[in-house]
Formats: sequence, C-alpha cells, structure tokens
Amino acid sequence: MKLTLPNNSKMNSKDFIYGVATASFQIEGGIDQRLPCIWDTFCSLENSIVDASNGDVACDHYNKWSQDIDLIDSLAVDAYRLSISWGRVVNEDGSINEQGIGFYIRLLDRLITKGIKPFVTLYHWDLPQHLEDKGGWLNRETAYEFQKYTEIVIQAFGNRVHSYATLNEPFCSAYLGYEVGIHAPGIKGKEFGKKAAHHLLLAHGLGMKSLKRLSPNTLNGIVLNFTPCYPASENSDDIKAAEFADDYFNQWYIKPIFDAEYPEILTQLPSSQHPEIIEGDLDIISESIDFLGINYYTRAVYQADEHEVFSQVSLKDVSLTDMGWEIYPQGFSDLLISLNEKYTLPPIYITENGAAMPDNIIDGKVEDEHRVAYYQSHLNAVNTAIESGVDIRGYFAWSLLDNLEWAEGYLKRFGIVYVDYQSQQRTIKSSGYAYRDLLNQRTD
Ligand code: IFM
Repeated sequence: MKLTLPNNSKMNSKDFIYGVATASFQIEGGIDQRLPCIWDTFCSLENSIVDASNGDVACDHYNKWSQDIDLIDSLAVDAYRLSISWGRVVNEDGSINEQGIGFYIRLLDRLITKGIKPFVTLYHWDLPQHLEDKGGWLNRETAYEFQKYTEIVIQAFGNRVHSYATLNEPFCSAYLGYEVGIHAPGIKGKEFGKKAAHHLLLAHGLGMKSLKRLSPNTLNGIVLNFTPCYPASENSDDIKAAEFADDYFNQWYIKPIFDAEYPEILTQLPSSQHPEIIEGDLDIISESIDFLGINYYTRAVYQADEHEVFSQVSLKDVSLTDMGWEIYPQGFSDLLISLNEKYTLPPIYITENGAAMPDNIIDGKVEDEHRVAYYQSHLNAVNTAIESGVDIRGYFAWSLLDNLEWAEGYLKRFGIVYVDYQSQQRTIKSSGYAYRDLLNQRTD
C-alpha cells in the first residue's frame, strides 16, 4: 500500500517539511552518563509500568545514534525532531555536563551534514529527579530552573538548530503526572494538576523569552497535544459536558498562550484547584511564538455526569489502534480548523501523529498495512485543513523507532521502524517505506 496526496496538494511541495520524531527518555538509554530523572524513579515503582521495564537501555540510541541518523537519512525526511535530556546536559550544581552536550553536538552536526533540519524539544517529560525532590512542577522555582537550562542549551548549540520547542505536551506532564498519577512523578490529586500546569506554562514563557533573546533566528514555539472532545448526543447537557472537558484538557494549555487568560471554567473549579497566578505571569506565558506544534492521535466523546460534570463514553464498533484509541481522522481536520477559528495562530507544524499497532516481524519484514492506512487518512485530514485555509508547514511521524511507550513499557509499538530489543536491530516497516516513497515523489 502506498501513501499518496492529491496532485494539487501543498503537501506535495518540497517547502512542506516532513520529518520523524523521537524523545530522549524513550530511546536513548545511556543512563550512566546522565542524572536520574523522574521517569527512572517512576519505572522503579511496583506496578507503574505495564511490563515492569525502564529506560536503562531503551533503543540504545546513546550508542547507536550515528547509525540511527543514517536510518533517518534513508527515509528521505527533511527534518528530525528530537528532545534533549535535561539531566544529560546540566549537572545538579547547575554546571554544564560537557560530555552530554558533546553527545548532542555530534548528533546535530551529523544531521546538518546530511541536510536534515534539527527540531529540538527542550523538555519531553524527563525532569531531573533532584528538581522533583524540591517539588518538581509544583514548585514555581522549577520554571526558573528550566529557563537556566534553556540558556545553557542555546549557548552550547550555537547555530546548529532549526527549531526549538520549549515543552512537549504540558497537558501530559501536568494532568497525567500530577493529577491522575499514571505518569511520572505519579502524584494524584485534583488540587495539583492545574498548579503544575501553570508552572509548566510559566517555564514555557520564560524559555521563550530566552530563546528570543539568545536564539532569534531559530523557529521557536511549543508543542501541545489535543484530544478533541465531542458530545455523546445532541442533548444540551452532553454538549456542555464536552465543552467543559475541552476547556479542561485542551484549551487550558493554549488559551493562556494566545489570549493571556485561562478558560472561563477556572471560576467553576474549587479554589483548592486554582493555580497560584502571580501578577505578570500571563504576560510571560503569552510571549509570542513563531510556530505552534500540534500533536494529534484520537478524539474523546463525553456525556454529562451528575457527579463529575463530564464522563468519557467508550464507543462500540469503532476501529482502534493498539493503544485502544479510536481511529478518527476527521477529529484531526476538525481540530485544526477550529483552533484556527478560535485563535490567531502562527504557522503550525504537526509535530506528532501516528499509531501503535501490534506489529510482527515475519521473514525479516513488518507489513504494517493498518499503520499505513492510519497515516493515509491522517495526512488527508491535514490536507483538508490546509485547503480550508489553515497555515500548516510540516508533518512529523511519531515515531521513528519503536520505543518505550511510557507507562505501557515496550509493549506498544509506534515506530515506522521496528526495533528488536534483544539484538537492537532496526527494520524499516512497510509504513517507513511508504513514508519515504511519498517524500521522494515530491517534485518542486
Ligand atoms: O509516545 C508518546 C510521546 O512521547 C508523546 N506524545 C504521544 C506519544 C504516543 O503516546
């Protein structure tokens, strides 16, 4: 099966950037050369990770980075989105870990030699444990520590980077990590989620200020994930429930950036759940950005709930990925179009999209046609949004490699390249070849 786009699609142009994405903790391993992070600690807790695994080796990218860049190059992509491990580049006393910086500099230099644009994410969830010990994202000071770390990275990397994103998916860090506790650091309590979110957004704003000052020529922004919320029925209570959920899970992270305020539902939340907002915070958070990264995987459907305002409905007879997430490409175009209507957006890059599928390697091949179908329908959805006037400049497949899927361990495979975790052998899947062929057929 091939991936194709309509002849007249802007996505066929070589100006449209295609890439693959990864994150440090999910692929690197090499834990002896960095500080412990909250995910190391979380993985060591009983019953935190489905297969009781950890990031000690992961895809051994720390050692295999050079051949992984050859692999990326062989996929004909324009860009590679990676994240930096904070605890690999900054020591506990705030000094620079030259060995860690050197690792990334070699990697960036190799990408540049190959003509691949580095899209660097500064924070993809691996907070150094010593900062968590001081309160992590519940401690306002962590936002200022992030700014210091950002400045170290910018100065060390010089002009090697094409684009910087401050944070990846602050919703996941805040809600999954500090409210429902299914991600590191595993803290549970409604009173914590929005507090952590505020400090993450503050970190983003402070980081943006440093990026603008010290790295004005890179494309600087943030990556947000969205799971669009649909009502279970036309009933007005269900519609209100879906709107509330949307504000709680999605708009909460974008509205302060573009409108310098939290969604109106803030007033409906008990004061124990309110973040502590100091005067000037929202001005910092709403620092203008050069691009918005959007990650999309699925949608969610909600109904009114007399106890909880909203509850999620599990749909029957719909196609699911191996994560149990509904395959709903229309949610992607609906999302992009609606965000474009609600906010005055800078150019958008789709920084993640992809699917976990139960892949098997047979006779040295992984024929993941379901994943190819997922990519096709979601690329079409991006094209639909572009045709409706949304300014989308790029698309990154999640993920380059099968990797550590957080609390799911290594059981869920998102890669367009299969990883045998015993031998660390990489095998390009059918989806990887289809993606490469799509990119190679671009003409202008
Ligand atoms: O693997 C994750 C990634 O780290 C962040 N976005 C969602 C992906 C799939 O769950």
